[in-house]
Amino acid sequence: QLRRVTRALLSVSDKSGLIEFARALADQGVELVSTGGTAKAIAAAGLKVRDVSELTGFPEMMDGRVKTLHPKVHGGLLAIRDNKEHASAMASHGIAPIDLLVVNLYPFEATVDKGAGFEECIENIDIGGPAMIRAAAKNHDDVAVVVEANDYQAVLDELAAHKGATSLGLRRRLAAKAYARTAAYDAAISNWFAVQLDTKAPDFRAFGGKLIQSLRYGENPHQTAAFYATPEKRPGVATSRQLQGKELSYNNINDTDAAYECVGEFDPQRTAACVIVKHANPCGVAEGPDLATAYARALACDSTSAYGGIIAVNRTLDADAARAIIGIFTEVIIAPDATEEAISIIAGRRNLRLLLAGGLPNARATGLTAKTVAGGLLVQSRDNAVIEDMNLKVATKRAPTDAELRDLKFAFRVAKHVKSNTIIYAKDLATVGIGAGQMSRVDSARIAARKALDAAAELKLAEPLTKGSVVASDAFFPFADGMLACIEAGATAVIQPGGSMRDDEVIKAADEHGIAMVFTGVRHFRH
Ligand code: 93A
Repeated sequence: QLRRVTRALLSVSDKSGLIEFARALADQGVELVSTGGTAKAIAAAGLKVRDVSELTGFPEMMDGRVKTLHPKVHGGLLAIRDNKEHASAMASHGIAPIDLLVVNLYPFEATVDKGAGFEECIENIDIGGPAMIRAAAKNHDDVAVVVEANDYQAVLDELAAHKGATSLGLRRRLAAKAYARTAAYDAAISNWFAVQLDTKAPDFRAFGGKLIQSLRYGENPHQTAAFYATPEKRPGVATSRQLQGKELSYNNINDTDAAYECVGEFDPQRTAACVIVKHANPCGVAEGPDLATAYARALACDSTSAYGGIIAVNRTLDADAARAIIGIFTEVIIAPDATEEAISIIAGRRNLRLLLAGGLPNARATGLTAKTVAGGLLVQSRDNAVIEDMNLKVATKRAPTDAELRDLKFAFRVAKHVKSNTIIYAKDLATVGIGAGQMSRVDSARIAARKALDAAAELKLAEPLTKGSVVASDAFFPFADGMLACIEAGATAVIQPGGSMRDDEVIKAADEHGIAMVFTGVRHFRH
């Protein structure tokens, strides 16, 4: 799958590195063809170069708007070399193959950046360049395409290594890069237009997003918003089907996502599980033998917050669970699927939205998450670390009992989906106190314990459920104080990443209280 390069077409606005590259190509015996300015620069360096208008038989015209838009160029780029019909079309129309395309585009972005006016920006929209890039990239089986000077050396290295030929591997990588460039170029044009037209939000379709729906407003009524699907096809709120109820709001979608991603941590083959979310944080998570039980146990954690919440379950929603859920006011239920009976029970609550996602999120799935910052976009791979894959280490003298270890794993699984700083108390595979989003870990520990006290009062229990519970922390305890607050609330075992400068101090305090502590080596920050 090596392809010899006999003819190269070079058409570049940014001419840095051009002469050295052209000379090296000429040394390999490659015939050079170029557009006006590029040809001039190459010829001035004393190299032999043919003008593209000689190839097409047409002069560059209309201020350069039409220079390479011609079948002799596009035929030379697109013809499949070992296809008989393509070969005979080339022969009968005098089309010569072009094996290497070197293009960098009119500097549209730089023109906008320097504050140029409308007409100048429009004139800097390259048409012929992207057309050639896309043609060459499509035909990467036969043609190599270079869209930035950074790749000149890689091409020369291959030509030297393969007697003047390129490999399919390189051509594929270059093709992928080529489409990324034309996509980004069109996105820049689309965004510039949005600004010119004073459109409120840039059209995210320019980034490969597909509009799902325009939303009535954003996080607040004075903000505009829309919901887009990314090319990533993961089961979740974006892929779900809404069976009933009014349109989802921006916050509903955000909360539903938080709930469903969390419940995706629980393998439906192993257990039923339910997550209740308020303001993007779980306020109750529980496993159970069936969904109705899991829901009741999740609700017991913090029934006050659960009012008007979002509920996610990890199995087909059944009638018992549906009946339990309609017991209090709920905004949204999301499930992989639902039975006919469950659907008809939910239908009795016209305002309750029921979403069927057609599958459960895979906690181990790779993918990207993004967050905007002023003038930028922070992108990262999603947190797909799961407790089963972690190398757990007992740090204390006492090791956790089987029941404690089971609950520790459960608690750490939940901690991943709660905003930092996170402290989760759990008992018998249910959360009993959730502390979320505090600037101090000690506060999270205290708030979660306070909430457990409230829940105990609500449930008329003699003592808070944190007594004899286990506790998970999303990040290490920098000092012993946060952990001591958990112990004070009644926790007997702790799971945390470990790795603090003062781990020794924390371990010593745990040992003094007979606490079992496990280190995961993995942190679950979520901001
Ligand atoms: O105006 S264009 O869209 N029309 C064309 O047919 C065309 N072909 C190449 N711009 C076109 N180009 C662009 O010209 C290339 O993408 C490159 O950026 C530039 C190189 O022009 P020159 O060789 O005259 O400096």
